[in-house]
Amino acid sequence: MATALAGAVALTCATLQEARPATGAVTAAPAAHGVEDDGADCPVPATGQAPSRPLLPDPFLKLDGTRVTSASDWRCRRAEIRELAERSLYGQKPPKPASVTGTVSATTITVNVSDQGRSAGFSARVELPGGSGPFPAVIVYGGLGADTSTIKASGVAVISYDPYTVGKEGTARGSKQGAFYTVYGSSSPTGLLMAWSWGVSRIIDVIEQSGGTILKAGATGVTGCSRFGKGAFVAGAFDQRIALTMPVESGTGGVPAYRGIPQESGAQPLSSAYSEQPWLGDAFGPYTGNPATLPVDTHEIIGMVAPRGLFIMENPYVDWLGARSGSVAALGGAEIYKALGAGGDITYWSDVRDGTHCAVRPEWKTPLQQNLSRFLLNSGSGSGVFRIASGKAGSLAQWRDWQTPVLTRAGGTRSGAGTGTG
Ligand code: MCU
Repeated sequence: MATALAGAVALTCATLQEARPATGAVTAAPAAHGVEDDGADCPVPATGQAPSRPLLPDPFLKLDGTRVTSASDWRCRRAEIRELAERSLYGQKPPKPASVTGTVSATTITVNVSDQGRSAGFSARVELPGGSGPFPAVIVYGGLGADTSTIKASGVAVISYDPYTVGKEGTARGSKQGAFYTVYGSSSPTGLLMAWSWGVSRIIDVIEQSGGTILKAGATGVTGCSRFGKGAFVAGAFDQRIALTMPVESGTGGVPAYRGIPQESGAQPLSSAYSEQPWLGDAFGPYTGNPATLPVDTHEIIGMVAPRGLFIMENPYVDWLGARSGSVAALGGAEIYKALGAGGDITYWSDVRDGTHCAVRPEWKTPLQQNLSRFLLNSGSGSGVFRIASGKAGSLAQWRDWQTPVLTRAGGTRSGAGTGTG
């Protein structure tokens, strides 16, 4: 299976043609559209090596040892998860650069950044749907596996983003290349997934600054398949301006729980994902043999996306893609959505008929339309279903020893921990 997948990758991938608000950042995002990351004021203490924990860490347990009790507590707990994820998984996402400029036209977005005396730029192709704008948009990584005709037919623009212009594959960890590494240094320990997510954030900066005549600010989604599914997942977690995150068949380094992978037969080993390309940050190296000591796992990265729209698509036929560990992460992450009163805003779907990696699948068309409607077009109630292929259904009960709290909410109401997904 691994060999077949590697062949497919050579064919498809080779033909590809926030971080905290910075002090003194040029343009603040309009309040209505949210900010790239709203936890700048949350204190996150330095931590030592986390104790070994074979089960998924309790996402509601704060670093001070107390548990999250109110929905408003989640903001600073999310900031802790973000820091821990940067330190152990992906590497740091720098704050918005001192200068981000660019243009949006009906065919192209250009982005130019400069920070601390270094500059770089890249561009992305735009395809508008029929009708009159301004339009919401989905940023499609690498042109792989996304149902762009359904996206456009729904009245949503497609922005084709070539992540390799921002973080190139095929380099050694000490000599990384692409726009991100031009600005932050070729020996930056930040991995490609985070570099790519920084590029997405800069595209969103330019959309926000463009005046909203062609593309709407505050209505951006992101998707990608395989290595680009890993990338789309990280982008959605680390920029709260992204309204809809749709990782497809992301495999190890994407949605699947790191703790699950070594126990899932045929799934891409952590060491393989770490060494195949510098996708993960350099800091992940020591964890490849021992994910139980990771201070976070991917159910908490899902929690960083919550309560925003998330549609996870997985392939149960290719063992390499770790779909069982994907279901475990999704079920664990759905507990965070439930606690926040947004249980219907996460969709998980691996129950598909065709095993071709990154195929455009008929089963995903309706939930895609529903997610686009709810999160980018502001109509309809979304999908919110879990359709887990029976052959790759993990059991959350076997992976956790914590319970989902009932959180108090502003105004004194309580929510969460009900029945529903999972
Ligand atoms: C699932 O994503 C990767 C996988 O991690 C790699 O081992 C394989 O080589 O390529 C997949 C991919 O990106 O396919 C396009």
